[in-house]
Order: sequence, then structure tokens, then C-alpha cells
Amino acid sequence: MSESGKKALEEFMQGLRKRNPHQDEFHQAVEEVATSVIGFYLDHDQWRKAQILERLTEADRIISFRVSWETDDGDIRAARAWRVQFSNALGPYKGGLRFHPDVSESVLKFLGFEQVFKNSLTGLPMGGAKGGANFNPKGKSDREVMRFCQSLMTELHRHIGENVDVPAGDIGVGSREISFMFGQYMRLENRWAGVLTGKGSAFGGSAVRKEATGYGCVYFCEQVLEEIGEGLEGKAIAISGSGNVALYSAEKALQKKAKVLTMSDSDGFIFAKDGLTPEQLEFIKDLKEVRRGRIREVSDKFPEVVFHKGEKPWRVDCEIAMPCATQNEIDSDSAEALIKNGVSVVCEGANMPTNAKAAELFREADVVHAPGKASNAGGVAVSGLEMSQNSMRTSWSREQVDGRLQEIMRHMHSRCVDYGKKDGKVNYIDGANIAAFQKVGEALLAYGVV
Ligand code: NDP
Ligand code: 2IT
Repeated sequence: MSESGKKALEEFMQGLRKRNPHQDEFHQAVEEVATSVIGFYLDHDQWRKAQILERLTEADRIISFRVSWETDDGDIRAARAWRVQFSNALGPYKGGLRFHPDVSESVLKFLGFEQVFKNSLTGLPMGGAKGGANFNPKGKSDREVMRFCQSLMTELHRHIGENVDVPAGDIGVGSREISFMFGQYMRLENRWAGVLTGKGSAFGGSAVRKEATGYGCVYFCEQVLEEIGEGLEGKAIAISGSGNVALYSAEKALQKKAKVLTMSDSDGFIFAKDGLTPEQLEFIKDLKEVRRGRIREVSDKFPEVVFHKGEKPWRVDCEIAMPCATQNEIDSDSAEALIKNGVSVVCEGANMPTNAKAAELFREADVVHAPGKASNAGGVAVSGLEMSQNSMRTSWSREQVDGRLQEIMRHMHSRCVDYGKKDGKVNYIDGANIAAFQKVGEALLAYGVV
């Protein structure tokens, strides 16, 4: 980067940190984008005069509210919830809801900010948002989760709408929670509307939405490999997480004949030295989706699969790393171990799973690094298709939706290549950031001062 670029970036980041104190995750997400786009920004006077970067790093609005709910024992609890409506420049606000004790305004701002760029890359007309609560669904009964979801929607319903803001799932929010929230929305509004995505197929949900993030991540990975003249068959993949994204990344990877060596949860990881078998993966799906159990139970059932308590899966020998759990799960120690053990591609299923130092190490070691805002965009893309189906009062077949998903992932990959290829190598982080920034920025320029 040029000296003037460095100086401008530092000044911009100083201002951002000052305006958003103590929001480390938000600073990190913005710095990554600003680093990619600062050269373009400095070269375009009109963009600077219009303060496009400054405007795109300020959320349109943030709604913060209390969610009171009652436990099965009759105790009263209060949680804090937010909806960060980041930008509707390209379409209705769109993005998931997260229920996790670590949720904070900073986490939701980073996620909402990334969502603006991710949604732009899909090519579908969607703005960016994120929401959630510092509620821990782990160990809660179905009735407790229902009461929490109903209470949250009692406030949230007045801020959303099929043409305004369309939430979906994320960590801790799957089809059970979406159904509870959707039921409450209809009760409050007395009308059916495609106001959430990830719904059940009986009531407006799209085929393949559940699988879409994981499948999309593997489709993207295939494109990345093709770009360097390789394929997925026989490749050793380390996957983290065992939730929605991890399960369907693993499923598609197995269908493509890759070897899935690891999966994890917050207790530790499991290691299958020759790769998980389809039977083992079916067991894990039932364990996680139906019984809501812990990953260590896999080795009770299959002793050849070894459980490593309290550890992350990044020390195994693998060619591909697919982090599918949470933000900053790959730090510099993990990155060093992966590089030493021969990783050549990192394809992110989670949002911002690699911290800034680890990303720098991958870049220096020539590891191809696909950022979540491109590689995990399959989920929100199929959410966009669910919105279209709801508006048209129709539903498309699995084959149709999966075909569209593959097409969208291919198209996003070529946009990353178009904007990120330099000296024969693709920098996917720059490619994704620059392509997305230009599209959202052009909309803002066209709107005038908004
Ligand atoms: P789930 O709640 O279904 O699964 C999350 C998984 O990650 C669980 O195995 C969980 O383990 C683990 N995990 C979560 N937090 C931590 C933590 N702090 N430390 C260690 N492990 C953790 O969520 P999803 O699969 O939906 O989401 C995973 C990632 O993918 C997130 O970054 C999300 O933002 C991103 N994403 C999700 C999309 C979707 O459509 N659902 C779309 C695009 C991105 P445990 O159960 O022990 O907490
Ligand atoms: O991070 C994400 O893209 C999601 N959690 C999915 C959002 C959506 O609206 O489907």
C-alpha cells in the first residue's frame, strides 16, 4: 500500500475507533474492508467528497430492547436484544438473528456491516442487517425457548416487514426458533407475510435453505480449487463447529468425496483419521439437530473417532480448513499450526473466523483465503430466493433452488477473481471487498445525500 494510503487508512480508523469505543469486533471488520478499498477510495474524488466510506460504516439505525421471559420454574429473566439495520441501499434489510451469551452491540455491528457486503455480492436485491440477544439457549427447555422467542418478537415485529427487514437464523437460531418467532409475528400482525426466512417447508420455507450455507461454502471451495487447477476429491478437510453450517459443509464435502477429518463444538473436537463416514455424519446430524447433544458423544458411539477435550481442530494435518463455528476462532497460533501442517486453502463458513494477524500469516504463506462474506453467502442467497418465492406465492423444487445456488456461488467467485486477481494470483479478500464496496457505493452516489 502507498504511504498516502497508509496515512488515510490510519486517520480513518482513528476516527472510527473514537466514534465506536470498545467495539473491537466492529473495528476489525471495518479495518479489513477499509484496507482493501482505500486505494480505490483515494483515486475517486467524487466518492471521497460524498463520504461513501464514512457513510457505509455508520449503521442506518440500531434498535436495542429488553426481552423479559419466564423460566419453567417461574423465575423471571431479562435479556438484552438488538436489531442493527445497517444499510438498505440495495434492498430490504436482511440478515440473521443470533442467540448466544457473547452477543453484544459490537458483535452485531460487525455482522451487520459484513452482511451489507455479502448480500451485495450475491447479486440479489438485499440490504444488510443483523440482530440477536445475549440469551443462551443451551440447556433451556422447548417451552422456555418458545417464551423467549415470543417475547422478543413482541418488540421486534414493529421494526420488520417483508419489504422492510427480513431476519433469519444464525448461531443459536434454527428452524425451531424461526417457527416460534414466525407464529408470534402472525398472531400480532394478523396476516401472513414472508417476514422471516428459514421457515418450515409447510409454511413458506424454501427447499435447500437449511443446507444452503454449508453446500454453498463447498461449492465456493470447489471454484477456488478449480482456479488453481485442483479438485475436492480426496482432499483432507478440517471443519470446526457442528451446527447448521458445519453439518452441511461436511455433508456436501463427503458427497464430493473429500475427507472430513474433524468437527467440533465449544467442548472440543473430534478427529477421524481416515475421514468421517456417511454413517458417522448421519449420527452427528441426529445428535446435533434432534437430540441437541455434545460432540464428545460421537466417540462413545464410534471409538475410532477420537475426542480432544478443550481443543480446536487446527493442529491436524489438512489441505483445507473450513472454520464453521464463530468469529476469531483461528488466531495466529492456529494459523501457524495450519501452515506448518500443509494447509493450502482456508474457506470460511463462519463470519470473520480468522483474526487479522492470522489472515496476515496466511497471506504471507500464500495460503488461498476465501472470506466468509463470499464463501458463506449461499445461506443468505437462498434466503433471498425464499423471499422471491414468498412474493410470488410459489415454491420451487430442490433441483431448481440448488441449481440457482450453484450459479450464484459461481458468479460470486468470478466477481472475486475479476476484482482480486493480481500477478496471476487471486486475493479473495480484496476481490470480495472491492466488488461489494463499489456496488453499494454506486447506489449511495445515485441517491444523493441520504
Ligand atoms: P449453530 O448455532 O447451528 O452452530 C454453531 C456451532 O459453532 C456449534 O457447534 C457451536 O458449539 C459452535 N460455536 C459457537 N460459538 C462458539 C464459541 N464461542 N466457541 C466454540 N464453538 C462455538 O450456528 P451456525 O452453524 O448457523 O453458524 C456458524 C457460523 O456460520 C457463524 O459464524 C454464523 O454467523 C455463520 N453463518 C451462518 C449462516 C446460517 O445460515 N446459519 C449463514 C452464514 C454464516 P456449541 O453448541 O458448543 O456452542
Ligand atoms: O450470516 C448470514 O449470512 C446468516 N446468518 C444468514 C442470513 C439470512 O438472512 O439468511
